[in-house]
Amino acid sequence: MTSATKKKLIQTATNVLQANDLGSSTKPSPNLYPHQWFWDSCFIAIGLRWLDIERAKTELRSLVKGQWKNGMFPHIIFSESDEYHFGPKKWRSHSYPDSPDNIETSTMTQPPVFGEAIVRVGELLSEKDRLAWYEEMYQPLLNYHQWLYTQRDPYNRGLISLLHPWESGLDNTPPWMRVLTNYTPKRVKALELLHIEYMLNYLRKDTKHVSADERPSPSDLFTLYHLADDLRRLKYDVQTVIKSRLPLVEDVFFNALALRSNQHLSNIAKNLGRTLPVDLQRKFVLAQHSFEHLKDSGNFWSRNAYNGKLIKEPSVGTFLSLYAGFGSGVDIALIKGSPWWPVYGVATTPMTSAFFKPRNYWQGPVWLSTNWLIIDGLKRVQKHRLARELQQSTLDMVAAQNGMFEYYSPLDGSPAGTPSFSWTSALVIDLLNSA
Ligand code: 9WN
Repeated sequence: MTSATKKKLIQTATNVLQANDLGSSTKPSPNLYPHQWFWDSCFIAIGLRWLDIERAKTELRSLVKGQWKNGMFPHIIFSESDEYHFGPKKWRSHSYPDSPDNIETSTMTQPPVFGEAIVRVGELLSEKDRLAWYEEMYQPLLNYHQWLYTQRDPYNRGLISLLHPWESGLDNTPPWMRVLTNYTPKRVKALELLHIEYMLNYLRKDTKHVSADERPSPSDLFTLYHLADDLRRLKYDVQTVIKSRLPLVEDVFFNALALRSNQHLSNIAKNLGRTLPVDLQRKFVLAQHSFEHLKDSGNFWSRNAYNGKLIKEPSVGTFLSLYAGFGSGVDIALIKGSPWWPVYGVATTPMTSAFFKPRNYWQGPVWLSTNWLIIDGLKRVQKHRLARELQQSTLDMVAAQNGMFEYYSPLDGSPAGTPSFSWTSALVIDLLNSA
């Protein structure tokens, strides 16, 4: 890549981050996502650290402002905008005693990338400033892990259970869609039988900004809405969810991120000369051990928390085991070449899957977030050549288009989803600076 191309990429990415700046946080995109999202802001801070380290800290501090009293980081912190397709009225966060005062949030969480972001920002600080930064972020990070392992590990297995696919960050990912097959609301099923489920598209707000065939299908989206409404009635309480037998998934993607975040929290504690609570330390050991149980025939899979059965529906989550530090178990050779890397990799769903759609959200497209995590994972397990190759191909894919898109087709790199997407911008900046 020429230095002129690099310069242009950095400039475009910087412009997007500036345009999406909400003051003390950054929205993921101009219209489709006009609020603050938890894991988006973590990736955004990882990019912003190269442009303005104070701004990167502010991004993470604003997440702490929205953190719940019980330690949960909500997946959305709402701004003033009323644009979003599942806005504050759908959540009613103020009716939960643990929600923050005077801030409207969602009432579920999202992938735990916060520890990673703290460490990445810390890397660019002097030792003294890094320790002060760690000191400031230690308690929020610790509280989050306490919440994860006390509230979301109901069977005490060291594996976090998710209640909704939005928590996984990969909304319509095939393993979750398979779990939800029997959960589709009756009225949606009726429309499906009559082959007129497309009519639901008239009721949705998200397709005002992005073409419907690049977003979750109408049936899938209304199933997600239905589940969120049911969970609200159960107050998002895991024990009540278990009694009602609503879906409960030990999500491989989320748990891989949690494992790495456990390592970050432990290191931060060590740097500060602190000792983590003994119960949490035990959970971390158990988590490391239990993750192995998600492994079978060259892949890692999500698991149904009720019956312990692996959900054998391929998804990019399998490669996150590398990011969690598991060099063995997943077949690394799988990454290269179709079905995961036809022209651009890594597809979020392989071409061989019945779910595969090259330009549809998490059912095929290449995303910068997942590629960034896999590149990091490959380096962790000493596969430096493949890591460099993926890094280069990711940057080439973005550079071939004008702008910073939400996701890209693995077949030809054509852009899809919303333009001016913040984490694509932030992670391009990070990949270029850490090349
Ligand atoms: C629901 C903001 C978020 C990302 C998710 C992505 C998408 C929201 C939506 O956008 O989800 O949280 O409305 O579809 O799937 O990963 O954090 O960019």
